[in-house]
Amino acid sequence: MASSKDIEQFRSVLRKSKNIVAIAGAGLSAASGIPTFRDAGGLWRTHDAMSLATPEAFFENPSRVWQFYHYRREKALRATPNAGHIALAALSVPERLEAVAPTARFTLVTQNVDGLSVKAFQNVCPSREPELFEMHGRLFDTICTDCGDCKANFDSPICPALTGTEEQLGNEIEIPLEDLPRCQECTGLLRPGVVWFGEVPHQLEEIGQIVDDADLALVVGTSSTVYPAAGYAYEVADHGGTVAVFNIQHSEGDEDAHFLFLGPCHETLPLALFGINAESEASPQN
Ligand code: BJW
Ligand code: ZN
Repeated sequence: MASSKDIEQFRSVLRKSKNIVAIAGAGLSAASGIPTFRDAGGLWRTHDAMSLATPEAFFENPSRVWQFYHYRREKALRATPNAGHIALAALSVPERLEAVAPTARFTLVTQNVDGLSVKAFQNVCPSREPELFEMHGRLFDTICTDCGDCKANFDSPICPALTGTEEQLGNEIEIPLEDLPRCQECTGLLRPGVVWFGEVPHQLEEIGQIVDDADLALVVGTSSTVYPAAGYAYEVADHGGTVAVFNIQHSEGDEDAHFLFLGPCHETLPLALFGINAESEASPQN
């Protein structure tokens, strides 16, 4: 955990910043009970990434891939934002932001597909459109592989054949194609609305501009191994900005960060951003 001197110095940089970007990953949602991918206990310690997170894998075995995403959807549906999500969402509330960074604009770029940052923003600031980019898509979007129709879908389960399969992930069953989620418009096979390896993440142009403008990057709960997101902190540092990493353990490139807050980010974020202890406070105060 960072010393109070690090926190003081960080708060001073925060206070002077003009464009803050947070780049978030799976560790942000860990305290909400959503498994990460690569670290101990991560989803891909027991499930081969390439057999699940590519378009080729989906077309090869849509039944297996749907069981994986059904498990993830059911978990995310029941999860609630933690103090880390709430601290970042609080930076979107003008009075909260002004109290810690009087001249700054804040944008959250998340690689997470669980929708928890959206929930946190809605809880903290329901009347405001958040500056939030879900660059790897959403678990609760579906895309038709025939007609391309994209819809939000929060059904639980998403189709009857997947009922109960979330209880036995790893012991998959074979579900016939016609029983997997189908398009309401054309009956084509639906796929999850997430960005797989080899696909182009969403809103890259807007995100590129935000990163170009950023003078402070908060790199939160990501292994920083998946591009293009992994490159954003380097870009901010390259044009003279400050990088602060919030991670429970060391991660790729953190030796070059200006600030390193080691610890669970539902504790380190509220403390570093607002000077509050997540253990004793339900939500950030200024
Ligand atoms: C905590 C914590 C707590 C735990 N508190 N911390 C060679 C070089 C460069 C690039 C490539 C290359 N070969 C291939 C590529 C491209 C490829 C890539 O990057 N591959 C790498 C593996 C090398 N990238 C792509 O294909 C991307 N598309 C692309 O590049 O398009 C081309 C293009 C780009 C730009 C312009 C034009 C064209 C697409 C990537 C899509 C990634 N998709 C996934 C799956 C999404 C759907 C799903 O959720 O299933 O996204 S993969 C997976 O990894 C998921 C995540 O969003 C992503 C990042 O993972 P994340 O979030 O960092 O999680 P973990 O588990 O890795 O780390 C968790 C961290 O949290 C750890 O550090 C923990 O310590 C920490 N932690 N608890 C704080 N309480
Ligand atoms: Zn369709």
